[in-house]
Amino acid sequence: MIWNEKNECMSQPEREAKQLESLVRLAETLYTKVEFYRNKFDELGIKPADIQSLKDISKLPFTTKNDLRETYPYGLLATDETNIVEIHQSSGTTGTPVVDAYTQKDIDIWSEAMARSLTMSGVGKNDVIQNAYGYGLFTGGIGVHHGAAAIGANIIPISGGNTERQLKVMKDFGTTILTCTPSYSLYIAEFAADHGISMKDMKLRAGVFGAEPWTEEMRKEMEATLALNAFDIYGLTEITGPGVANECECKDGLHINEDLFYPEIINPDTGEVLPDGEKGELVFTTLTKEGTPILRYRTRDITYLTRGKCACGRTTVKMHRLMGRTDDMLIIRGVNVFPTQIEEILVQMEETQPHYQILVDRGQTHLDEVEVWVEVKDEFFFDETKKMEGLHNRIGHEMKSRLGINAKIKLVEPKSIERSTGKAKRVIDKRKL
Ligand code: DLL
Repeated sequence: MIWNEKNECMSQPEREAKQLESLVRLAETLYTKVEFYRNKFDELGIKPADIQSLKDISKLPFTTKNDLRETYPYGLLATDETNIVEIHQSSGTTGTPVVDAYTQKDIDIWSEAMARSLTMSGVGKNDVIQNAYGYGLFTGGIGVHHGAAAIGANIIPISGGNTERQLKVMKDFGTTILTCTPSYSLYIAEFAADHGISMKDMKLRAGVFGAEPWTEEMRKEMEATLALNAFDIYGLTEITGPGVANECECKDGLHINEDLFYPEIINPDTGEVLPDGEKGELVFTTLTKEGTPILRYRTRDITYLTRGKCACGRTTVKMHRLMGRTDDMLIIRGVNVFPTQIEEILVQMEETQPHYQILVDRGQTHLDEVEVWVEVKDEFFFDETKKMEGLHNRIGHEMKSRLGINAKIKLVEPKSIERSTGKAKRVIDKRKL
Protein backbone atom coordinates (compact mmCIF):
# COMPACT_ATOMS: atom_id res chain seq x y z
CA MET A 1 0.00 0.00 0.00
CA ILE A 2 1.12 3.53 -0.76
CA TRP A 3 -0.48 6.36 1.23
CA ASN A 4 -0.11 9.14 -1.34
CA GLU A 5 0.61 7.57 -4.69
CA LYS A 6 0.60 10.87 -6.54
CA ASN A 7 3.31 12.46 -4.41
CA GLU A 8 5.35 9.39 -3.59
CA CYS A 9 5.48 7.98 -7.10
CA MET A 10 5.65 11.05 -9.37
CA SER A 11 8.35 11.44 -11.99
CA GLN A 12 11.55 13.20 -11.00
CA PRO A 13 11.07 16.24 -13.30
CA GLU A 14 7.54 16.73 -12.03
CA ARG A 15 8.70 16.52 -8.43
CA GLU A 16 11.62 18.87 -9.00
CA ALA A 17 9.28 21.48 -10.50
CA LYS A 18 7.15 21.34 -7.35
CA GLN A 19 10.19 21.46 -5.08
CA LEU A 20 11.47 24.55 -6.88
CA GLU A 21 8.12 26.26 -6.53
CA SER A 22 8.12 25.53 -2.79
CA LEU A 23 11.72 26.64 -2.38
CA VAL A 24 11.13 30.00 -4.04
CA ARG A 25 8.08 30.57 -1.85
CA LEU A 26 10.07 29.57 1.24
CA ALA A 27 12.95 31.95 0.41
CA GLU A 28 10.47 34.82 -0.02
CA THR A 29 8.72 34.04 3.28
CA LEU A 30 11.97 33.78 5.20
CA TYR A 31 13.31 37.00 3.69
CA THR A 32 10.21 39.01 4.45
CA LYS A 33 9.16 37.47 7.76
CA VAL A 34 12.23 36.24 9.65
CA GLU A 35 14.85 38.80 10.58
CA PHE A 36 17.45 36.12 11.30
CA TYR A 37 17.25 34.85 7.72
CA ARG A 38 16.95 38.31 6.16
CA ASN A 39 20.25 39.23 7.84
CA LYS A 40 21.86 36.03 6.62
CA PHE A 41 20.65 36.63 3.04
CA ASP A 42 21.93 40.23 3.19
CA GLU A 43 25.33 39.14 4.53
CA LEU A 44 25.65 36.76 1.58
CA GLY A 45 24.34 39.40 -0.83
CA ILE A 46 21.48 37.24 -2.10
CA LYS A 47 17.80 37.87 -2.73
CA PRO A 48 14.96 35.31 -2.99
CA ALA A 49 14.77 36.14 -6.71
CA ASP A 50 18.26 34.63 -7.15
CA ILE A 51 16.68 31.17 -6.76
CA GLN A 52 16.11 30.15 -10.37
CA SER A 53 16.76 26.42 -10.12
CA LEU A 54 16.95 23.79 -7.38
CA LYS A 55 20.74 23.85 -7.62
CA ASP A 56 20.63 27.49 -6.50
CA ILE A 57 19.81 26.21 -3.02
CA SER A 58 23.57 25.98 -2.53
CA LYS A 59 23.69 29.80 -2.55
CA LEU A 60 21.44 29.91 0.53
CA PRO A 61 22.75 29.93 4.10
CA PHE A 62 22.90 26.90 6.38
CA THR A 63 21.13 26.75 9.73
CA THR A 64 22.79 25.08 12.72
CA LYS A 65 21.58 23.81 16.09
CA ASN A 66 23.35 26.79 17.61
CA ASP A 67 21.32 29.21 15.47
CA LEU A 68 18.17 27.58 16.81
CA ARG A 69 19.36 27.87 20.39
CA GLU A 70 20.33 31.50 20.00
CA THR A 71 16.92 32.39 18.62
CA TYR A 72 15.03 30.55 21.41
CA PRO A 73 12.10 30.55 21.88
CA TYR A 74 10.39 32.18 18.92
CA GLY A 75 13.14 33.99 16.97
CA LEU A 76 12.59 31.88 13.86
CA LEU A 77 8.82 32.10 13.80
CA ALA A 78 7.56 32.93 10.31
CA THR A 79 3.96 33.45 11.31
CA ASP A 80 2.01 35.22 14.01
CA GLU A 81 2.33 33.53 17.39
CA THR A 82 -1.45 33.17 17.56
CA ASN A 83 -1.31 30.77 14.57
CA ILE A 84 0.79 28.28 16.53
CA VAL A 85 -1.23 25.27 17.71
CA GLU A 86 1.48 22.99 19.12
CA ILE A 87 5.14 23.11 20.12
CA HIS A 88 7.80 20.47 20.67
CA GLN A 89 11.34 20.54 21.96
CA SER A 90 14.29 18.29 21.44
CA SER A 91 15.16 16.00 24.29
CA GLY A 92 17.84 16.36 26.89
CA THR A 93 19.28 19.77 26.27
CA THR A 94 20.49 22.02 29.07
CA GLY A 95 19.61 25.67 29.27
CA THR A 96 18.38 26.44 25.83
CA PRO A 97 16.45 23.75 24.01
CA VAL A 98 15.56 23.65 20.33
CA VAL A 99 11.92 24.50 19.60
CA ASP A 100 9.68 23.44 16.75
CA ALA A 101 6.42 25.40 16.48
CA TYR A 102 3.56 24.12 14.32
CA THR A 103 0.56 25.77 12.72
CA GLN A 104 -2.50 23.62 11.98
CA LYS A 105 -1.21 23.17 8.42
CA ASP A 106 2.14 21.99 9.82
CA ILE A 107 0.35 19.41 11.96
CA ASP A 108 -1.62 18.27 8.90
CA ILE A 109 1.60 17.91 6.92
CA TRP A 110 3.30 16.06 9.76
CA SER A 111 0.29 13.72 9.95
CA GLU A 112 0.60 13.18 6.19
CA ALA A 113 4.34 12.43 6.44
CA MET A 114 3.76 10.04 9.33
CA ALA A 115 0.81 8.38 7.57
CA ARG A 116 3.07 7.75 4.57
CA SER A 117 5.77 6.35 6.88
CA LEU A 118 3.45 4.05 8.77
CA THR A 119 1.88 2.86 5.50
CA MET A 120 5.38 2.07 4.21
CA SER A 121 5.78 -0.16 7.28
CA GLY A 122 2.59 -1.98 6.33
CA VAL A 123 0.23 -0.23 8.76
CA GLY A 124 -3.43 0.10 7.77
CA LYS A 125 -6.76 1.22 9.15
CA ASN A 126 -7.45 -2.12 10.84
CA ASP A 127 -4.25 -2.13 12.84
CA VAL A 128 -3.89 -1.69 16.59
CA ILE A 129 -0.85 0.50 17.21
CA GLN A 130 0.83 0.32 20.59
CA ASN A 131 2.68 3.61 20.65
CA ALA A 132 5.47 3.25 23.20
CA TYR A 133 7.42 6.32 22.12
CA GLY A 134 7.43 8.97 24.83
CA TYR A 135 4.49 11.38 24.79
CA GLY A 136 5.28 14.99 25.65
CA LEU A 137 7.65 17.57 24.25
CA PHE A 138 9.56 14.79 22.45
CA THR A 139 8.20 14.44 18.92
CA GLY A 140 8.13 10.61 18.94
CA GLY A 141 4.88 9.86 20.78
CA ILE A 142 2.69 12.64 19.43
CA GLY A 143 4.18 12.39 15.91
CA VAL A 144 3.29 8.73 15.54
CA HIS A 145 -0.09 9.52 17.10
CA HIS A 146 -0.89 12.18 14.47
CA GLY A 147 -0.01 9.80 11.62
CA ALA A 148 -1.89 6.85 13.05
CA ALA A 149 -4.95 9.07 13.53
CA ALA A 150 -4.80 10.13 9.86
CA ILE A 151 -4.81 6.46 8.86
CA GLY A 152 -7.70 5.75 11.20
CA ALA A 153 -5.93 2.94 13.05
CA ASN A 154 -6.64 2.14 16.69
CA ILE A 155 -3.94 3.93 18.72
CA ILE A 156 -2.97 2.83 22.20
CA PRO A 157 -1.11 5.90 23.56
CA ILE A 158 0.79 3.94 26.20
CA SER A 159 4.05 5.96 26.00
CA GLY A 160 7.35 4.37 27.15
CA GLY A 161 8.06 2.32 30.26
CA ASN A 162 6.12 -0.03 32.55
CA THR A 163 7.02 -3.09 30.51
CA GLU A 164 4.77 -5.45 32.39
CA ARG A 165 1.78 -3.32 31.44
CA GLN A 166 3.05 -3.03 27.85
CA LEU A 167 2.90 -6.81 27.51
CA LYS A 168 -0.50 -7.11 29.16
CA VAL A 169 -1.98 -4.42 26.92
CA MET A 170 -0.34 -6.00 23.88
CA LYS A 171 -2.01 -9.30 24.67
CA ASP A 172 -5.40 -8.03 25.87
CA PHE A 173 -5.95 -5.62 22.97
CA GLY A 174 -4.33 -7.68 20.21
CA THR A 175 -1.67 -5.09 19.32
CA THR A 176 -0.50 -5.60 15.74
CA ILE A 177 2.03 -2.75 15.47
CA LEU A 178 4.65 -1.71 18.03
CA THR A 179 6.24 1.73 17.82
CA CYS A 180 9.17 2.56 20.13
CA THR A 181 12.93 2.92 20.17
CA PRO A 182 14.80 -0.17 18.94
CA SER A 183 16.54 -0.63 22.29
CA TYR A 184 13.24 -0.54 24.18
CA SER A 185 11.79 -3.15 21.83
CA LEU A 186 14.62 -5.50 22.73
CA TYR A 187 14.03 -4.84 26.39
CA ILE A 188 10.36 -5.74 25.96
CA ALA A 189 11.41 -9.00 24.25
CA GLU A 190 13.79 -9.84 27.03
CA PHE A 191 11.30 -8.99 29.76
CA ALA A 192 8.78 -11.26 28.07
CA ALA A 193 11.29 -14.13 27.87
CA ASP A 194 12.25 -13.69 31.54
CA HIS A 195 8.60 -13.81 32.58
CA GLY A 196 7.63 -16.80 30.49
CA ILE A 197 5.55 -14.74 28.06
CA SER A 198 5.72 -16.02 24.49
CA MET A 199 5.81 -13.29 21.84
CA LYS A 200 4.47 -15.87 19.39
CA ASP A 201 1.17 -15.73 21.28
CA MET A 202 0.88 -12.04 20.48
CA LYS A 203 -0.57 -10.62 17.28
CA LEU A 204 2.38 -8.30 16.56
CA ARG A 205 3.02 -7.98 12.84
CA ALA A 206 5.37 -5.03 12.45
CA GLY A 207 7.40 -2.52 14.44
CA VAL A 208 8.40 1.01 13.47
CA PHE A 209 11.64 1.78 15.24
CA GLY A 210 13.78 4.91 15.30
CA ALA A 211 15.00 7.96 17.26
CA GLU A 212 18.38 6.32 17.84
CA PRO A 213 20.92 4.36 15.78
CA TRP A 214 20.49 0.63 15.28
CA THR A 215 21.99 -2.02 13.06
CA GLU A 216 21.07 -4.91 10.77
CA GLU A 217 22.20 -7.30 13.52
CA MET A 218 19.72 -5.66 15.88
CA ARG A 219 17.01 -5.96 13.23
CA LYS A 220 17.58 -9.73 13.04
CA GLU A 221 17.36 -10.02 16.79
CA MET A 222 14.24 -7.85 17.03
CA GLU A 223 12.50 -9.75 14.27
CA ALA A 224 13.36 -13.10 15.84
CA THR A 225 12.58 -12.27 19.46
CA LEU A 226 9.49 -10.12 18.91
CA ALA A 227 8.14 -12.15 15.98
CA LEU A 228 7.54 -9.08 13.80
CA ASN A 229 8.79 -7.22 10.76
CA ALA A 230 11.07 -4.32 11.85
CA PHE A 231 11.14 -1.00 9.95
CA ASP A 232 13.47 1.96 10.39
CA ILE A 233 11.95 5.43 10.81
CA TYR A 234 13.96 8.65 10.84
CA GLY A 235 13.25 12.23 11.79
CA LEU A 236 14.33 15.10 13.98
CA THR A 237 12.63 17.80 16.02
CA GLU A 238 14.12 20.68 14.05
CA ILE A 239 12.60 19.42 10.79
CA THR A 240 9.18 18.39 12.24
CA GLY A 241 9.83 15.07 14.00
CA PRO A 242 9.51 11.41 12.95
CA GLY A 243 8.26 10.79 9.41
CA VAL A 244 11.00 12.60 7.52
CA ALA A 245 11.99 9.19 6.11
CA ASN A 246 11.00 5.54 6.49
CA GLU A 247 11.86 2.13 5.09
CA CYS A 248 9.49 0.38 2.72
CA GLU A 249 9.15 -3.40 2.44
CA CYS A 250 12.40 -3.56 0.41
CA LYS A 251 14.36 -2.41 3.48
CA ASP A 252 17.28 -1.09 1.51
CA GLY A 253 17.22 2.55 2.49
CA LEU A 254 14.69 5.01 3.86
CA HIS A 255 12.39 6.90 1.46
CA ILE A 256 12.59 10.60 2.21
CA ASN A 257 9.34 12.54 1.95
CA GLU A 258 11.25 14.90 -0.29
CA ASP A 259 8.32 16.99 -1.46
CA LEU A 260 8.10 18.13 2.18
CA PHE A 261 11.71 17.88 3.37
CA TYR A 262 14.38 18.64 0.77
CA PRO A 263 17.58 16.69 1.40
CA GLU A 264 21.18 17.46 0.47
CA ILE A 265 24.43 15.73 1.36
CA ILE A 266 27.36 18.04 2.04
CA ASN A 267 31.01 17.75 2.87
CA PRO A 268 30.90 18.61 6.60
CA ASP A 269 34.23 20.44 6.44
CA THR A 270 33.68 22.60 3.37
CA GLY A 271 29.90 22.78 3.06
CA GLU A 272 30.15 21.72 -0.59
CA VAL A 273 27.16 19.77 -1.93
CA LEU A 274 28.08 16.16 -2.78
CA PRO A 275 26.61 14.01 -5.56
CA ASP A 276 24.24 11.08 -4.92
CA GLY A 277 26.04 8.02 -3.58
CA GLU A 278 28.68 10.02 -1.71
CA LYS A 279 28.72 9.85 2.04
CA GLY A 280 28.49 13.12 3.99
CA GLU A 281 26.37 15.23 6.30
CA LEU A 282 22.63 15.23 5.75
CA VAL A 283 21.05 18.67 5.37
CA PHE A 284 17.30 19.38 5.26
CA THR A 285 15.14 22.27 4.13
CA THR A 286 11.48 22.26 5.18
CA LEU A 287 9.64 22.99 1.93
CA THR A 288 6.14 23.54 3.26
CA LYS A 289 6.46 24.46 6.92
CA GLU A 290 4.72 27.62 8.18
CA GLY A 291 5.54 27.90 11.91
CA THR A 292 9.30 27.54 12.02
CA PRO A 293 10.48 26.85 8.48
CA ILE A 294 14.17 25.94 8.35
CA LEU A 295 16.64 26.46 5.57
CA ARG A 296 19.43 23.94 5.01
CA TYR A 297 19.53 22.53 8.52
CA ARG A 298 22.80 20.75 9.28
CA THR A 299 21.63 17.56 10.99
CA ARG A 300 25.17 16.29 11.76
CA ASP A 301 23.87 12.86 10.71
CA ILE A 302 26.00 10.95 8.20
CA THR A 303 24.54 9.00 5.28
CA TYR A 304 24.30 8.98 1.48
CA LEU A 305 21.42 9.27 -0.99
CA THR A 306 20.33 7.01 -3.84
CA ARG A 307 17.80 7.81 -6.52
CA GLY A 308 15.69 5.74 -8.93
CA LYS A 309 12.44 3.87 -8.86
CA CYS A 310 12.25 1.44 -5.96
CA ALA A 311 10.72 -2.03 -6.36
CA CYS A 312 7.90 -0.82 -4.08
CA GLY A 313 6.85 1.69 -6.76
CA ARG A 314 7.96 4.83 -4.95
CA THR A 315 10.27 7.24 -6.71
CA THR A 316 11.33 9.29 -3.70
CA VAL A 317 15.05 9.54 -2.97
CA LYS A 318 16.36 7.09 -0.39
CA MET A 319 18.87 7.64 2.40
CA HIS A 320 21.00 4.80 3.68
CA ARG A 321 20.36 4.01 7.33
CA LEU A 322 22.37 6.45 9.44
CA MET A 323 26.07 5.79 9.51
CA GLY A 324 27.07 8.01 12.44
CA ARG A 325 27.30 11.69 13.32
CA THR A 326 29.81 14.41 12.61
CA ASP A 327 29.68 15.58 16.23
CA ASP A 328 29.90 13.76 19.51
CA MET A 329 26.20 13.82 20.38
CA LEU A 330 25.20 10.66 22.21
CA ILE A 331 21.69 9.27 22.17
CA ILE A 332 20.99 7.64 25.52
CA ARG A 333 17.66 5.81 25.55
CA GLY A 334 16.37 8.33 23.05
CA VAL A 335 17.67 11.38 24.93
CA ASN A 336 20.20 13.51 23.08
CA VAL A 337 23.21 14.40 25.21
CA PHE A 338 26.48 16.10 24.42
CA PRO A 339 29.53 15.14 26.53
CA THR A 340 30.06 18.86 27.19
CA GLN A 341 26.74 18.97 29.02
CA ILE A 342 27.97 16.25 31.37
CA GLU A 343 31.20 18.18 31.77
CA GLU A 344 29.31 21.36 32.70
CA ILE A 345 27.70 19.53 35.60
CA LEU A 346 30.96 18.02 36.80
CA VAL A 347 32.95 21.25 36.77
CA GLN A 348 30.35 22.93 38.93
CA MET A 349 31.15 20.52 41.77
CA GLU A 350 34.00 21.96 43.79
CA GLU A 351 35.12 18.50 44.95
CA THR A 352 35.87 17.15 41.49
CA GLN A 353 38.76 17.46 39.05
CA PRO A 354 38.20 18.21 35.36
CA HIS A 355 39.13 14.63 34.57
CA TYR A 356 36.31 12.32 33.69
CA GLN A 357 35.28 9.55 31.38
CA ILE A 358 31.85 8.58 30.07
CA LEU A 359 31.24 4.91 29.40
CA VAL A 360 28.22 3.93 27.36
CA ASP A 361 27.17 0.35 26.87
CA ARG A 362 24.11 -1.74 26.26
CA GLY A 363 23.87 -4.02 29.22
CA GLN A 364 22.10 -7.32 29.46
CA THR A 365 18.82 -5.46 29.23
CA HIS A 366 19.72 -4.04 25.79
CA LEU A 367 19.05 -0.58 27.13
CA ASP A 368 21.71 2.13 27.08
CA GLU A 369 23.61 2.42 30.31
CA VAL A 370 25.86 5.34 31.15
CA GLU A 371 28.61 5.32 33.71
CA VAL A 372 30.45 8.53 34.51
CA TRP A 373 33.84 8.21 36.16
CA VAL A 374 35.02 11.39 37.78
CA GLU A 375 38.16 12.15 39.72
CA VAL A 376 37.74 13.64 43.17
CA LYS A 377 40.28 16.22 44.40
CA ASP A 378 42.92 14.94 46.79
CA GLU A 379 41.65 16.93 49.76
CA PHE A 380 38.15 15.47 49.40
CA PHE A 381 38.82 11.91 48.36
CA PHE A 382 39.65 10.66 51.83
CA ASP A 383 36.72 12.55 53.34
CA GLU A 384 34.03 10.77 55.27
CA THR A 385 31.96 8.30 53.35
CA LYS A 386 28.89 10.38 54.04
CA LYS A 387 30.29 13.40 52.26
CA MET A 388 31.33 11.30 49.29
CA GLU A 389 27.89 9.80 49.16
CA GLY A 390 26.43 13.29 49.13
CA LEU A 391 28.62 14.28 46.18
CA HIS A 392 27.72 11.09 44.37
CA ASN A 393 24.01 11.78 44.83
CA ARG A 394 24.30 15.43 43.83
CA ILE A 395 25.96 14.55 40.52
CA GLY A 396 23.42 11.83 39.82
CA HIS A 397 20.54 14.17 40.62
CA GLU A 398 21.89 16.93 38.33
CA MET A 399 22.30 14.46 35.45
CA LYS A 400 18.73 13.33 35.89
CA SER A 401 17.10 16.73 36.34
CA ARG A 402 19.13 18.70 33.80
CA LEU A 403 19.88 16.11 31.13
CA GLY A 404 17.17 13.55 31.69
CA ILE A 405 19.52 10.60 31.99
CA ASN A 406 20.09 8.11 34.77
CA ALA A 407 23.85 7.80 35.00
CA LYS A 408 25.82 5.57 37.31
CA ILE A 409 28.40 7.79 38.99
CA LYS A 410 31.76 6.43 40.04
CA LEU A 411 34.00 8.69 42.11
CA VAL A 412 37.59 7.69 41.52
CA GLU A 413 40.94 8.56 43.10
CA PRO A 414 42.93 11.53 41.90
CA LYS A 415 45.10 10.75 38.85
CA SER A 416 43.44 7.42 38.19
CA ILE A 417 41.91 8.33 34.82
CA GLU A 418 44.38 7.85 32.01
CA ARG A 419 45.86 11.16 30.81
CA SER A 420 46.14 11.78 27.15
CA THR A 421 48.84 13.61 25.26
CA GLY A 422 46.50 14.50 22.46
CA LYS A 423 42.74 14.81 22.46
CA ALA A 424 41.30 13.38 25.65
CA LYS A 425 39.13 10.36 25.01
CA ARG A 426 36.17 11.35 27.13
CA VAL A 427 33.64 8.91 25.74
CA ILE A 428 34.00 5.17 25.46
CA ASP A 429 30.99 3.93 23.54
CA LYS A 430 30.89 0.15 23.59
CA ARG A 431 27.50 -0.12 21.89
CA LYS A 432 27.88 -1.70 18.50
CA LEU A 433 26.01 0.94 16.51
O1 DLL B 1 14.33 11.32 17.57
C1 DLL B 1 12.47 12.00 16.18
C2 DLL B 1 12.04 10.59 16.04
C3 DLL B 1 11.10 10.08 16.92
C4 DLL B 1 12.53 9.80 15.01
C5 DLL B 1 10.67 8.78 16.77
C6 DLL B 1 12.09 8.50 14.84
C7 DLL B 1 11.14 7.97 15.73
P1 DLL B 1 15.21 14.13 18.06
O2 DLL B 1 14.99 13.78 19.48
O3 DLL B 1 15.26 15.56 17.71
O4 DLL B 1 14.06 13.55 17.16
O5 DLL B 1 16.54 13.41 17.61
C8 DLL B 1 16.96 13.49 16.27
O6 DLL B 1 18.00 11.31 16.47
O7 DLL B 1 19.35 13.73 14.22
C9 DLL B 1 19.47 11.31 14.62
O8 DLL B 1 20.79 11.55 15.09
C10 DLL B 1 18.72 10.43 15.62
N1 DLL B 1 17.79 9.52 14.93
C11 DLL B 1 16.48 9.71 14.68
N2 DLL B 1 15.99 8.64 13.99
C12 DLL B 1 17.02 7.78 13.80
C13 DLL B 1 17.16 6.52 13.13
C14 DLL B 1 13.72 12.22 17.06
N3 DLL B 1 16.15 5.89 12.55
C15 DLL B 1 18.23 12.67 16.08
N4 DLL B 1 18.40 5.97 13.11
C16 DLL B 1 18.63 12.59 14.62
C17 DLL B 1 19.44 6.58 13.70
C18 DLL B 1 18.17 8.35 14.40
N5 DLL B 1 19.37 7.74 14.35
